[in-house]
Amino acid sequence: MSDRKGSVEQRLEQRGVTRRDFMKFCTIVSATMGLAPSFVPKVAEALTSTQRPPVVWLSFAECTGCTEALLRTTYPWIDTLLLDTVSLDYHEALMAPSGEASEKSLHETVTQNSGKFICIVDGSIPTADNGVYGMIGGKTFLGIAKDICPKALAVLCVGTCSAYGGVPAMAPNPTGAKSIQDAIGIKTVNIPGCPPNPINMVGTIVNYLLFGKLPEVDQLGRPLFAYGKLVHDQCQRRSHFEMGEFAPSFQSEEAQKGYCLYELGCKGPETYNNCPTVKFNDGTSWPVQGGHPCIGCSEPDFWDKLSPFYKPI
Ligand code: FSX
Repeated sequence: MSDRKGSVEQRLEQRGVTRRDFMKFCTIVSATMGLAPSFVPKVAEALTSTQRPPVVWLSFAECTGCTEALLRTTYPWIDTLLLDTVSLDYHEALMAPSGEASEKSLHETVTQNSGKFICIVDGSIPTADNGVYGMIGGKTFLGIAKDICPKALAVLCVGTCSAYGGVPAMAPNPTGAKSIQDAIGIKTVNIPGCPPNPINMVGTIVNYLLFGKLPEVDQLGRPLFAYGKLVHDQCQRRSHFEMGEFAPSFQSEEAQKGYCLYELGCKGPETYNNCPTVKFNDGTSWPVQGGHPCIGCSEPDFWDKLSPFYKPI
């Protein structure tokens, strides 16, 4: 475990984050996880605890949208929080070292913490022709994943690419791109979305920090707290009467504005995600609220099975 005592609060303060800002964030994480308000101080405690599992973040075939979604939220300090909270020891896009120094950091973390570190993965793995279509430092993504992932305490697949193959695996898939689970045959916790909501990743990590275990998942490996309901069943564009028990908090006049986008091809009735309740950018909005149909980006094979995106299901 890493020990950076006292550094989380201090570093956040240096970034201009007040205690009030931090507690607001903890309230959102707590609500996303479906925890009672009484858990908010415990979430805050977990996020500032000195006992933190090391994390390595591997990036394979992807667009870096998942990392961008994490860093470009209206919580510009979320990187500080995560770097300190989970001891992010290796992330190619965020870490200062590069080349051999970064490889050394990765292998030291994995060797010294075998069976104890969390491995976050974004991007799918090209498997055709022995994985030659994706390489870092002379090693294939396939070889790196086979070497690192089985040594982890848990593997969290962030984004639809690592969870189910995503865009790199769409037909005709010339590189033979596969999810981590399919490429190397291990069980993963999947946080899909293209990109996923960073709050769902934070909630999954907080679940581990708070309860010492990963959250309960569905048959596709998705945490139920985030992916347990259909987008359609939580959507504020549904009528007041249809919504009823599903989302009582959305029964305000404001929330009733706008028509259902089903005729425009919305895939909300086939997509499991919490976008309508958590929204993006500090709860500002989400695609359907902005007038665009859901494209089902958190579902397996969404590009092939749920397109054309503007054709009703
Ligand atoms: Fe995929 Fe993420 Fe979409 Fe992009 O890392 S889920 S293409 S937002 O970047 O993996």
